[in-house]
Amino acid sequence: MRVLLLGRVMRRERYNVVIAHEDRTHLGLAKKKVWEQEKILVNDRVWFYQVSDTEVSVERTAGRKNYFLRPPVANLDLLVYLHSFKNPQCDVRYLDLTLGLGKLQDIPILLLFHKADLVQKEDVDPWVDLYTKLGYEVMVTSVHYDLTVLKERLRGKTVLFSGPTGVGKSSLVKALWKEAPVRVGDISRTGRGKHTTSWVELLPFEDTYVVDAPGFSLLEMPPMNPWDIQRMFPEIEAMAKNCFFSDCLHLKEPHCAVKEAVEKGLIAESRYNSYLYYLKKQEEAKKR
Ligand SMILES: Nc1nc2c(ncn2[C@@H]2O[C@H](COP(=O)(O)OP(=O)(O)OP(=O)(O)O)[C@@H](O)[C@H]2O)c(=O)[nH]1
Ligand SMILES: [Mg+2]
Ligand SMILES: [Zn+2]
Repeated sequence: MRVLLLGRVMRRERYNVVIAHEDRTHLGLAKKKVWEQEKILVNDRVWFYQVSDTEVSVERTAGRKNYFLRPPVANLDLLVYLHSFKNPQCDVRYLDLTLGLGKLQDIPILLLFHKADLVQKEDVDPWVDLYTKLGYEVMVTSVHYDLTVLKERLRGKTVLFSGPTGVGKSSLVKALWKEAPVRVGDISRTGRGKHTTSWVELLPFEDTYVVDAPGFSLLEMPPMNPWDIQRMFPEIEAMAKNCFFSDCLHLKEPHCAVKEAVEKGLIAESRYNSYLYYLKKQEEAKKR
């Protein structure tokens, strides 16, 4: 009789996965059908049975609380997004996209205004204010600051670090877990080519699992419709209820409560601009 066991996907590379079960790891082989239909993702819980001493066969995935296909990871407890204002000056639109995708996937997000040692407090404060008022959890960080509070926040969680290249993801992981043999994202500089980025894995650092996904420093926008885009911006979604047209996209329609709110400064212009940017991008993607 085959005994099905429930394991956790620790690593994925092409058609192989490494499954952790109790204190052991096994090389997991999955049928093509399981790969194609269910897309086995890192940190998936999967049902498997033992084939030999070291190999197991993955039969199917268990339910997911959230997932991304790029990078291929499931069941995140927290998504940490890093944004810096200098070296590099990051594009706030990536930040807004990540917050939006986190909302659509129901993943808690911790927003770090990072490399804070390089900028004046007065320049960061308005951004902290904006995103805090929108309901996001924000920390102002630097590898040169004390990281105890951040480290405590990550304890016991499976976490993905995301943010533009050069923002300091790898350095932060090294600073948080000094003894860790970190490679997190180290090779992402070699480009986003398919051949260099074929594996993703979970690295255990003390009580925290960090997703190492070289080549996936930023989340990609999946296919979406205009209403998904609106849902990524909670303040726009809320204000849209007051627009004259129930299907208002807040572009050129008359009596648009969203545009009025932007003019009055009730909705930040940067957020409205991000909304417009992704609305347009979504339209262009559909044409292709
Ligand atoms: N001043 C300052 N520099 C930092 C900080 N964190 C990282 N750096 C520097 O920023 C540069 C980029 O850091 P990385 O950790 O490689 O950035 P990354 O996000 O991993 O970049 P990719 O792997 O390309 O996506 C390095 O030269 C770091 O020394 C910080 O808090 N303050
Ligand atoms: Mg890196
Ligand atoms: Zn409107």
